[in-house]
Amino acid sequence: MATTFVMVKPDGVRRGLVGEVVRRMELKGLQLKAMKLLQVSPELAAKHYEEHKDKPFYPDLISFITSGPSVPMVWEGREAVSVARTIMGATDPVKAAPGTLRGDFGLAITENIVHGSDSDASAEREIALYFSRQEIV
Ligand code: IDP
Ligand code: MG
Repeated sequence: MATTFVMVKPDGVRRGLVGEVVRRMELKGLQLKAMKLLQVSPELAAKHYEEHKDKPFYPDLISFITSGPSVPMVWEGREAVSVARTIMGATDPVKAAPGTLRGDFGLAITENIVHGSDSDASAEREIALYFSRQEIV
């Protein structure tokens, strides 16, 4: 069974959208395997977003993702990586379809509520960054 990494970003936590994110994943049929509330450190943020380190938006992304608590989660289910990204919607909330999290609740591109792994390899890497084996049921 596939697993993916999803994280409610600090804007989503501040706006009270944790329950909405969890609700939509659960109703789709994905199974929750791990979840916690944590403050992402600058070191963890740098590892998480390593692939974007040369992008112009990188400094804003790091300061945003470390700006308050986030809720990292592990979800399991058939094609979990792509299913979670479909629930999230396009990176830019302006382009995200209605019915998706970013389409329904977002407008800013950096503060776009939720992160989701983009491949099975990313999911494995990101799950290992945020969770120990014992934290995953
Ligand atoms: P994703 O979150 O949909 O996978 P990525 O391209 O991996 O999108 O970008 C990571 C995060 O960086 C995005 O979720 C968003 O918060 C931020 N970001 C991406 N592109 C831009 C941009 O062009 N301007 C500002 N922030 C961006
Ligand atoms: Mg990405």
